[in-house]
Amino acid sequence: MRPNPVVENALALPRVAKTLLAARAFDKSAVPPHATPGQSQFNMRSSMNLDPRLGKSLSKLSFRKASGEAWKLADPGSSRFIDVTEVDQAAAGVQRDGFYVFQKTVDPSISTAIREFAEQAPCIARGGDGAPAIYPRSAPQVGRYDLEETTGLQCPEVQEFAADPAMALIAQKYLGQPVVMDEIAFWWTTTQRAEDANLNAQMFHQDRDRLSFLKFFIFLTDVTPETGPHVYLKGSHRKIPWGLRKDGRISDESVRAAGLWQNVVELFGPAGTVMAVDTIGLHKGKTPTAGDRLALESEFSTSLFGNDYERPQFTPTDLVRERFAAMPWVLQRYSESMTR
Ligand SMILES: O=C(O)CCC(=O)C(=O)O
Repeated sequence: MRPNPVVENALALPRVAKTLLAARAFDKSAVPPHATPGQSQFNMRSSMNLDPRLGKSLSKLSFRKASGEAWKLADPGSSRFIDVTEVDQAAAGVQRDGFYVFQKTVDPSISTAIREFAEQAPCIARGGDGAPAIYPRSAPQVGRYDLEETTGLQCPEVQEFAADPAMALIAQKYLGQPVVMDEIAFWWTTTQRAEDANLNAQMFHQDRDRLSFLKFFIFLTDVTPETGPHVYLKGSHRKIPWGLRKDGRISDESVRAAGLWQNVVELFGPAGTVMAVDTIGLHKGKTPTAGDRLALESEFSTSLFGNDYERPQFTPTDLVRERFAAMPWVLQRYSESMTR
């Protein structure tokens, strides 16, 4: 049944007010709470039905505690992932389209090191029995294999990606607030079990884990239209028709029926391609048909309010220790690991 905008608005408004109060209380806490109550998470996700830009407005009204220190970053010119001359262009590109594909691709030695690491690290088969095992690259059984953040952080180049100051700068510029690196995701997608598209985020959806955030993806295998591009509905970070606004999966047919298919863009490129994507807009992975894809993603958000977050334990490289010293607010989830 198509959502009725009047009913949806009426239901969402009290949840907006509750979200604002809960987000402010979270922000005022002396140290960031370890988790956000489930009801507040529900209210936040539900209120985001109203408009894809709502979260950013609520964030600006709620998260004010971060001081001048929180804006401090390590030298963005030291990034090996982003050419610092592309920073403003990237922030403007995301503002306009909801995504930006960087012209610079990463040195192959970096993408190869991360891929070789992922080929021998334990990962979890989605829809499998949950036991971590090395990715069976020659004979995958399911459509998606996820590496945990703690596992990924055993790779120095993944740590470097997670602590990238140029990405943090772009997120600050785009979101207009200080940011925290709040999540690393790292996963293989395969040609198997296309029927699990819902489970594997291969149907359109909005990310609603936080109020205001920006994601960076790097492809670590060559990605073509047949090997799992990232798919984005251009402009949907600003505007989504009522019929497509919900906290769940949306079919290609619904996007076509809304007359928006001409705005659907497939993002792909050689290993080492980096993209900034505001995944409050409608997006999905495309199920590969001709080979697997390895992607690594980091998210910068304006607060840890929202989805449960991790404080992974790992042994930082000297570079990441230096970056933590320069931008402790951004890398605050890693503070406990810095004393190891
Ligand atoms: O695989 C992709 O390109 C997108 C994945 C995604 O949207 C998700 O994990 O939520």
